[in-house]
Amino acid sequence: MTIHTVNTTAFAGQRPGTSGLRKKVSEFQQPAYLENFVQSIFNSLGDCAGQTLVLGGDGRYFNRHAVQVILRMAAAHGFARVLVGQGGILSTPALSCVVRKRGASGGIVLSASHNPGGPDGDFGIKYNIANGGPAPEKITDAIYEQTRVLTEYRTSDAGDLDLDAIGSARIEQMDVEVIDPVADYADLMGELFDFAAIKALFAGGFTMRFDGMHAVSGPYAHAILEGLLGAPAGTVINGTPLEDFGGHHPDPNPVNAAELVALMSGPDAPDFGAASDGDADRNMIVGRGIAVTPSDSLAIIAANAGVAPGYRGGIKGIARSMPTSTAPDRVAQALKVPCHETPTGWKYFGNLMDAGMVTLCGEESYGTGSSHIREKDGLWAVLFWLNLLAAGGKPVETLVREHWARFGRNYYSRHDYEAVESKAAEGLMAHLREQLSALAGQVIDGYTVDFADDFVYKDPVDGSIASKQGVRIVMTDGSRIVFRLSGTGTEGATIRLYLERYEADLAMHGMPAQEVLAGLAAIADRLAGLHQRTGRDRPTVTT
Ligand code: VG1
Ligand code: CO
Repeated sequence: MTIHTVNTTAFAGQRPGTSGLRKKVSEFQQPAYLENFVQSIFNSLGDCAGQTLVLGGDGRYFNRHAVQVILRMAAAHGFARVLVGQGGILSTPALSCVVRKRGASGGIVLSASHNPGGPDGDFGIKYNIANGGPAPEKITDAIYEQTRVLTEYRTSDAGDLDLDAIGSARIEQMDVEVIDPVADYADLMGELFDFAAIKALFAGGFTMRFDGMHAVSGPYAHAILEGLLGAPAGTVINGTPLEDFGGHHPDPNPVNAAELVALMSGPDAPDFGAASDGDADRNMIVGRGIAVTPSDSLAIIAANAGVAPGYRGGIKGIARSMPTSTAPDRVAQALKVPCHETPTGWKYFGNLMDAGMVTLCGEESYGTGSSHIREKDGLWAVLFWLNLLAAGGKPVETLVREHWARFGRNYYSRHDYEAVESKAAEGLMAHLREQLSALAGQVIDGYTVDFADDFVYKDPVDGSIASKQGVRIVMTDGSRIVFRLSGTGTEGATIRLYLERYEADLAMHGMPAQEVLAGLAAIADRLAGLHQRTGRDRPTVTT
């Protein structure tokens, strides 16, 4: 085994987005493309002597190859040890858990999360820091700077390791430990939730369907739900990770998990339904006849945090991404704890959790989590709901309706316009920004604009500033229109339009969301020139 220095040329466009670098597999397959990015990560870290790195991914196409490449490069960079999930598998939350539990200096997640996989799909790579969370912007900026000036990378000529057998091996001076990808994570879940109560719930005939979407949550759900908690076999469907996710879009929302939603509103609906995404950090919660919006789910979890043993001491605070509905804010107010509003992307929650300022975090994009790790956590949210259902004995729909009765209902929807021509999308955002200063005080279709701005976040812990994080138009009744461009797509631009309207009146809680939000959608269209600029007469995906 020898370490080699290989000359290379920088690639343009290796800037990490909302959650790491995501590109088409074909782009990653270019010679040195992956190596350049990995070397840029390592260069930005400096000397890694004595340090441990955790490595794993969601099992999509290119995952296995990338693991081998990164192992050889980590050895060449001088890491003391790499912990790699068996088969190259680690869900995003499990990786975060392992980094924290084993005192690693960081981790590399191989995933393009909810983006489709397979040879024609997407691949992604993300660096997580020692707290187990996504690297903050100052680190991703430093990595990007490295990608622009890189002239060489270092690697070992060692052969491929057997990733399928648990055990130890060595590359150069570096130890490689192939670990069970589920064990540490399952232990942590057992500490947070009342497994005995959930077990009793299943033993009493409670029925559930968990859709793993052929992504990485399958092994975790099988082991925890059907194994530790005794749910009957068949509770977990699509539970074997496939390199192309069975050709589906591993994005748990009512559109991509339509089958589950249909089952849940049919005559044979189980008591509870849930799904998770490519890398198992997202969750969708479905009751009989009701899909719970992620914003409501966060609010309901916060309002009931005390049912789970891990949260009996109360919560310190909540954080939600700016486009997420303000439903959690109302709960925070009732609990007399702060509610922080951050830009989109889990990386902005890390400092708040590290500083002990928040316990629960969430995003409208089916992401919920807590300070038990530093990533959003799909199965954690599902287990929280199971704990809640076990504690109260009430169906999901009743819990949601009772929550609305107490706090009011935040009607909410996200409209995505995918694969829009980049210039048109940027033009639309620029056009909106030009109008912002003149909007306050205007009355539009019965709504009065309270304020309009382009969201700027100042991190209360380190003072760092993130600007241009989404255009928001907030009405005096609290209704909101938010526009931003996606930072995870790989084709053209995706415009996300977020709509929210608060309704305190119980008698008005049973309306279809799209109907309630139609007025705001029409205003959004007019202000942004959405249809005219994109040539689209409707969103690609509505959640
Ligand atoms: C999307 C979501 C965002 C989420 C991000 C990563 O980003 O909107 O809330 O944090 O995906 O989630 P964007 O920039 O496309 O809107 V995941 O499950 O891909 O790690
Ligand atoms: Co994900």
